[in-house]
Amino acid sequence: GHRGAVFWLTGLSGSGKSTIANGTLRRLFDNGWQVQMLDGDNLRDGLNADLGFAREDRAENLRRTAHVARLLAESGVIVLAALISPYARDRAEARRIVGDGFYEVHVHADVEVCRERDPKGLYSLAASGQVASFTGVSAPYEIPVQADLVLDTTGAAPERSIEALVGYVGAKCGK
Ligand code: GGZ
Repeated sequence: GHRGAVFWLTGLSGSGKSTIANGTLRRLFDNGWQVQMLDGDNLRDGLNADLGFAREDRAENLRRTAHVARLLAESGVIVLAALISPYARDRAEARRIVGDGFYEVHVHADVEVCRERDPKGLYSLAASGQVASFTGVSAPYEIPVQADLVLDTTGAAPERSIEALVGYVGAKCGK
């Protein structure tokens, strides 16, 4: 069977993290792999429901998620974590918590492109001051400098990024 590992997708809201993680999950699942997605947005409904978007809340959000990812990976599961993860220090801490088998995947699209997509209307709300500390608008996104893989979604259909990530996971964990 395949090895467990954590593929940690970082990128702006609207960059394509959830779409790519979902598509990759489906592809791997159909091939009989054990896969689990940890989506920041969804985890905030339960495990991380007490957390907001202040600096230290985001650190705690990543810390908890990294520990869950580690437990899953130790059980042989391929984990696809999709969280904005805007701070380099928090990403490095997630890498440290997980240990071997952690891969940082930068899902890249410029903030202008994400603002244009605005799938949930959050950029529009943030622009009018209705969402505080919104990443890329009124809170920072520190560009990854130690990403293991970069997926540029700017002009590409999601299928192309999914294809690339499926190939990457296969190369790292392949049976
Ligand atoms: C960033 C926010 C905010 C603020 C709500 N800043 O694209 P989405 O909508 O569906 O997913 C985003 C999600 C971000 O949660 P994460 O856990 O991934 O963030 S972090 O890693 O920074 O802890 C976004 C929505 O929540 N959202 N308010 N102020 N994103």
